[in-house]
Amino acid sequence: MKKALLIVDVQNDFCPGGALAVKDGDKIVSVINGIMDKFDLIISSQDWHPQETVHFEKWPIHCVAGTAGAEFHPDLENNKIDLKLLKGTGNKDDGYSAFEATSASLTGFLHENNIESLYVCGLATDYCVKASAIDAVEQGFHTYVITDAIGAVNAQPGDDEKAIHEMYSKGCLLIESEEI
Ligand code: VGL
Ligand code: ZN
Repeated sequence: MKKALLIVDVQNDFCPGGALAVKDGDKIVSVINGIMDKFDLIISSQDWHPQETVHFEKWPIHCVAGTAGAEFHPDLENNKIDLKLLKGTGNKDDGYSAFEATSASLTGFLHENNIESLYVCGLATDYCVKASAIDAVEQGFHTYVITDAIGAVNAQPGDDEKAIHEMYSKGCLLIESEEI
């Protein structure tokens, strides 16, 4: 069974020092680098917002297209990524899910490459990882969430646990990087 890795939003603004930092968000980078060779294909998403968007009524300004905050964490081995998706590019939508990417169709790419299983990692557990993983289940993929390669915004304490429970209850399987 062919499998792909989806790396969600491992961008400077979601890492310590960034505009919407996830606690220890940078700690997952080495875990992700260490599993890349186990997959047939690697796909990334990047939050890629215009300067003005309704999204910034809910969130501090982050990941504005073309800025340093929107770049990948510098240690991520992004040369190994086969497809780089941009999302949240409109000024009227949040674009939380990688399946809402505007630059290419993730579903189309996975089908063209006969991918049946999608492994999801990245930032943030309680928003874009969750939305992407649940969409993957709904699109018919065997979907795994790599629990030691994700990190949460945790606007409310416990949001990470709630998100993991929600993903599991919608059909996502939970796996640790060592088990892949
Ligand atoms: C995200 C909040 C706002 C994410 C993006 O990548 O999870 N969270 N924009
Ligand atoms: Zn965003």
